[in-house]
Amino acid sequence: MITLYSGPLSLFARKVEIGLREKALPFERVMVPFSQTTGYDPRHPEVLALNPKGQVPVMTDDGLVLYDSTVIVEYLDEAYPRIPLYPVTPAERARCRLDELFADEILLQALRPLMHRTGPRAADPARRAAEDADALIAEEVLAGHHAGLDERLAGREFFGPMLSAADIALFMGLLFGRRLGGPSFQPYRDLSGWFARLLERPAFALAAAEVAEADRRLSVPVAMR
Ligand SMILES: N[C@@H](CCC(=O)N[C@@H](CS)C(=O)NCC(=O)O)C(=O)O
Repeated sequence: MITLYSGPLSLFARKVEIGLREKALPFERVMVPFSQTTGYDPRHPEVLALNPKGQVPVMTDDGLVLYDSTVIVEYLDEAYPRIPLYPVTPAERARCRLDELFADEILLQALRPLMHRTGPRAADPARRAAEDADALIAEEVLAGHHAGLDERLAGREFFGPMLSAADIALFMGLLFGRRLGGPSFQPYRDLSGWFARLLERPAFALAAAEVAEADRRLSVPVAMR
């Protein structure tokens, strides 16, 4: 039996949820509490016990304990290969891992300066001004990433030869960019078409709907552009 410790607004845990659902693997989900003022504190005791980093996602599978979304999705693909999420050839697999890393590390870096928008504003005016300035720079960087990703797609259906972990990670990064009031990727036809196609898949649609529902419940509303 697979158990996943997830968070309502955890980009990384939602990555794993999409992976599990695309692979048609049943799982039990434990949603850890999250608030815009205290984050994940106090930590869920089982997450603290199972993950030395104290973060979600954590997944257990018949006694095996794993953390880190990339490690988890790779494990799922090896343990349950019927519906693969990584391509076959070494070059394609490496490219897929790089795209996943790009989403999780590089795209995320541009999302961080937008994250204050969903929480209560800082009381200090100087701090608020600095946050706004950093967010503007990050939006430029995000727009550049949109252009680069659009070029990479160049008419293709997915980033790799089939739906893969790369698409899942990039989808979550772009979804978070939108919910944080980042630049629209609508002008980029290949990228917006790819995003819309993924949204038609039940696993992706559910993640997006649950993130939107969690935002309505937990977050300060963000102006959309
Ligand atoms: N590299 C990790 C990152 C996990 C992560 O940053 N989790 C966030 C929620 S999305 C968390 O638990 N943050 C609390 C903390 O870092 O203390 C992964 O891919 O799973």
